[in-house]
Amino acid sequence: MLREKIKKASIIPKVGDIVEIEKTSNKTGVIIDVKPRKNELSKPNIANIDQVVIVLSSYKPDFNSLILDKFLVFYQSYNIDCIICINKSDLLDNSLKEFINYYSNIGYKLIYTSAKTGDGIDDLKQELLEKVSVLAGVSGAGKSSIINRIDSNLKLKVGDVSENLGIGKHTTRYVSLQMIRYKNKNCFIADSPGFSFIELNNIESKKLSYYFREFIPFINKCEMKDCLHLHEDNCFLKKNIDIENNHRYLNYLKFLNEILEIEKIKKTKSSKIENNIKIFKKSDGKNIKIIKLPEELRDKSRKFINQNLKKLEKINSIDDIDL
Ligand SMILES: Nc1nc2c(ncn2[C@@H]2O[C@H](COP(=O)(O)OP(=O)(O)OP(=O)(O)O)[C@@H](O)[C@H]2O)c(=O)[nH]1
Ligand SMILES: [Mg+2]
Ligand SMILES: [Zn+2]
Repeated sequence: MLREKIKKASIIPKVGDIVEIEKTSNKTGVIIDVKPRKNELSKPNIANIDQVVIVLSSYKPDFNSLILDKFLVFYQSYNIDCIICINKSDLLDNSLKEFINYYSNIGYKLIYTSAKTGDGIDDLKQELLEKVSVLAGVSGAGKSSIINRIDSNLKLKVGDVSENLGIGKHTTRYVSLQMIRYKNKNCFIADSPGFSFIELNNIESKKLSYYFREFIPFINKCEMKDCLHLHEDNCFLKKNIDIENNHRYLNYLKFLNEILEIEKIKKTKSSKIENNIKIFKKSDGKNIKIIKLPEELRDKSRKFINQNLKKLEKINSIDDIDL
């Protein structure tokens, strides 16, 4: 139950929120306050986390570096620490493992687990100590299975992976936070519904390359400020990596294209809005914004304005108005 005050402030409590509760009986209570959040995500829908464990599987669903890089970029853009967890290590072949190890070489925390055999589960538990972590990743990767393996008292629902398509069936529907004890310490771990679609619409094109951690030492040496490492001359990054084969650079280009498209759309939208807004100053220095009306409505509106504008106080010059 929620108290009126919170409803009025339009705060919708999320999993992970720190809240104040007023007891209404021995077993029930109402939330009377939601404390300020240190961070919050909408995918998964959770607040106040220390880290995201990105869970992908080696096989069914098959590992995909584009998805991994997108998850990494997305969470880093929220300034949230990431751990990469590759599950179903019982099905992992050596050449794929070699490829994935690249992520540990460039400095990411990388853990291989098998919820089936228990391999790597203790390594993962070690990373969860005294932290609030959320497992996020594609459906069917084994997030719920991992949590069940971490604590056998938990019986989270586990689903099949479609035999033909090799994709999960979206078994987990809600974010749920569990507290587990390990080495006499508390760990909070959240399960979440699988997803693979992520929009990068909160990221600026010029900042994207900073979310590819191995690019950072080169970025500041590019000749152009805000180099996009695309067609620019004297791009130090491009000179120092194998741009034809570096899969992370190729993924970078795909994301960059996506973001540039989003930026283009935002720009046309905002210039359309700007073209339709007339700003004029009041005597107190504040601006008033008025939306321009379409041609056919202007005559009517001029009459209306002449009648009513005098009533508006403190406008510098009525002659300025051209609606
Ligand atoms: N071979 C193998 N199968 C696994 C492993 N972990 C999970 N699975 C299987 O993968 C399937 C999906 O597991 P879930 O735990 O439901 O996956 P999930 O990531 O929670 O999926 P959603 O809730 O849909 O997001 C189930 O059939 C599990 O038995 C593993 O380590 N090895
Ligand atoms: Mg699940
Ligand atoms: Zn560059």
